Amino acid sequence: RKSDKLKIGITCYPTLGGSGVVATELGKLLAEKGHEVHFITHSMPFRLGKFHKNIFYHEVEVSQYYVFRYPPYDLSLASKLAQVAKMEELDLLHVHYAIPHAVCALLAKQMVGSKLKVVTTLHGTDITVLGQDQSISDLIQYAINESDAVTAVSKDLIKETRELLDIERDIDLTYNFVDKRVYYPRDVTKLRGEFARPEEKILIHISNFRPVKRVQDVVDIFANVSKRIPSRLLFVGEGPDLSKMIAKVKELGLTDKVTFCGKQDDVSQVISLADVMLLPSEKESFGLVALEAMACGVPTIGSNAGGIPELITHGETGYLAEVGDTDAMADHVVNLLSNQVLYEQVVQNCLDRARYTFCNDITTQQYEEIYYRVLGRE
Ligand code: U5P
Repeated sequence: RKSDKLKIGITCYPTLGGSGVVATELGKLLAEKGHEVHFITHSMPFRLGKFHKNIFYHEVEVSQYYVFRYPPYDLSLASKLAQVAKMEELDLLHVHYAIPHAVCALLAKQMVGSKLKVVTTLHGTDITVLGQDQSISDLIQYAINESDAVTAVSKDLIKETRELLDIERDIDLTYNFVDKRVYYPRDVTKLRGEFARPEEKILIHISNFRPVKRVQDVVDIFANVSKRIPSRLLFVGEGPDLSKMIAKVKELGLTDKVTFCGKQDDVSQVISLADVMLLPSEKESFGLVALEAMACGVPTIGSNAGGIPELITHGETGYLAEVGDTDAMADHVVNLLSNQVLYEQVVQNCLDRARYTFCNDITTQQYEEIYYRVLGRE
């Protein structure tokens, strides 16, 4: 019965980092495979893109009634999930993030009936941050235990979920992925000339500039590298630590060598400009930008934290050092960029690994198998 086409509701934070991107891309791929996909979110997912006959979007509107001290988004979402599930006869809801999405989906399931299945994907912060908060950890635990299937984006996140929340149930490992039709080495010869001279190497960092990304380390690594080889640094994205970084770059006299590109949409194009990606995060449940870089043939130098070592094999597809060890990371960058034969080998390893291990076809099929399993249609 595997040829059965499904009706799937997807809820995610549509504009939030890796989880929003992966949820949206997954929905698009499922629609391409003939499933009917209903996005149920508070705003349009930012990479939804072109019209597709199998993709529907339902906007969650929050009631602004004066007695509500806080507008009840969670209740509006639960109610919308139930409405759409009934109206469209959905087979299942696939929600990204336990809080609040899995809780809302479980409420919708109670309203609609147990035929509606709930698949929850854990992306990280709900576990690593909220899981430590006693006031809410019981609710997260409940959401995880009551979902019909739970998946997480790295082994490290599965381990952490088990430890922090005392979870015993099965959790499927579903690594994040990139669409190989979008993420591949782009020809950027012309554009490159606008950012760097031919002899200069380009380092790149892409993030939401939150403290967990340790952007100050990116600047320290670059300060070290730029003393040893001609190089430039590109920063993509924006967030709370951006202004501090602009000040730090100025203080170190690096302003001429650093470009702040702001938020960018066509990330694969920008990544292709770079020779290496820097990702020295304190913690990363997966590290989607490192995979995006890998698929574009750009090796990552980063920290040995969270799920990063599952993605980047030290010495093969990049180099890792302990969190905060910016000297070691700078040494790795210099070694790699000074040895053309090694560099080309690492780039090739990156392309192979992204293509064969973290490819859209594999992940989409993995999620489909989980859907069929919870629906008892194996
Ligand atoms: N991203 C953008 N534009 C930006 C900054 C980030 O599209 O200006 C995307 C990255 O390409 C990646 C996600 O897909 O946001 C961040 O992933 P993560 O750091 O949450 O894993």
